[in-house]
Amino acid sequence: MKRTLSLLLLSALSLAAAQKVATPIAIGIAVAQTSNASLFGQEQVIGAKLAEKFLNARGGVGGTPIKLVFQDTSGDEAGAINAFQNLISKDNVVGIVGPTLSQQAFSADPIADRAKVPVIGPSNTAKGIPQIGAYISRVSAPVTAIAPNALKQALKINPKLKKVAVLYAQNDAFSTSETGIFQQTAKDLDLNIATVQKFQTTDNDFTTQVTAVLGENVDLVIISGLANDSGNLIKQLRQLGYKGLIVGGNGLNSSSMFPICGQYCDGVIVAQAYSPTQSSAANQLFAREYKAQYKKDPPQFAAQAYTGVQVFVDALKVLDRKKKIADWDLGELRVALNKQILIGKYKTPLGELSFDKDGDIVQQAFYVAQIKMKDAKNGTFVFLK
Ligand code: ILE
Repeated sequence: MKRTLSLLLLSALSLAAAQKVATPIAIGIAVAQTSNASLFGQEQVIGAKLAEKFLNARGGVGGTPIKLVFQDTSGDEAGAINAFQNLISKDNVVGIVGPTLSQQAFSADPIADRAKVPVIGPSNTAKGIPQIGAYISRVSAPVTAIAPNALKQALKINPKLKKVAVLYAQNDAFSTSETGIFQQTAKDLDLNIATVQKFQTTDNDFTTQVTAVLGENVDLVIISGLANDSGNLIKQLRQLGYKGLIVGGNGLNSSSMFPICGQYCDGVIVAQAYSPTQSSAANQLFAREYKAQYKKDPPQFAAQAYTGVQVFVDALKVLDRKKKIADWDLGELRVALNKQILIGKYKTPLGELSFDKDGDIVQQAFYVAQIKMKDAKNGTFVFLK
């Protein structure tokens, strides 16, 4: 009896160990499709789906199509952990593009790392993300590479800038990371930080912070937060009379914020890791496809999510030439795929990219844009020189 049981157990184990890769090849997308973080997540879903359509139309992986499996992370850690667990153990994906927020990545990524499942972060920009583990990389350039560009641009617009106020969401890992870079850069540029104000990503009323900022007579306000909170903060700053420049961080880099701050979004300066005018053939194709479908330029979060899927497909293609993906053992493929991702070079809508030894993106060019509102709901990011 005992013997039969252990034999059964053994064969179950070896079955699990010998699990083949399913076709179409399943790639997990774990982004926020609900909650306030879906303001970013919606753009990521669009970008990922465009990649699936586009890359499958061009033969997928050596003739085998890919299939994206979506698991909604919602906006918190528990949601991201749950999505990752489902993708890893139930959907048997070869790897994961996700999650949306750095705050979620610090909780969910270690689970994939322990399971030896490659993760490509599509939008996590806090310091320390690729260092979570060997299986974690990202196509979203870190705050260290992005944030300083916005401040330099603000100084170009107004070289007389001297006194600044800094505000950040203290309950969000990305926002606290980004504000550190903003504050350091401000000091390096000889700006005088008159006040530092904290808020929560769940806040709606910013009277206290705005009053403190107005009391300092600053000529630049620097905000690190997510879309809903930052949108309301900008609106209240303007409504209560602030007239100077505003620099927003990566959490303000979505047109989903426009209906929240409305006309008050106008003029906000936001650094970009993607430009629709980037001249590579890969971007021309992506931007054309996106524009044909959505009648506007592709946003950064869509371009990065597209790039995440593309990196998986390009790396899979290399492995497929050695041995057809369907013949791989899933566990072995995940390990080999992670290695391949890290050594590859990719021609993407973000330009040509590769990864450093930690899995952080090595990207060539960055940009800065300024929001231009047409009316209370619609606007664009105008790229600056
Ligand atoms: N870049 C931020 C983060 O890493 C947000 C992502 C804005 C959508 O959390």
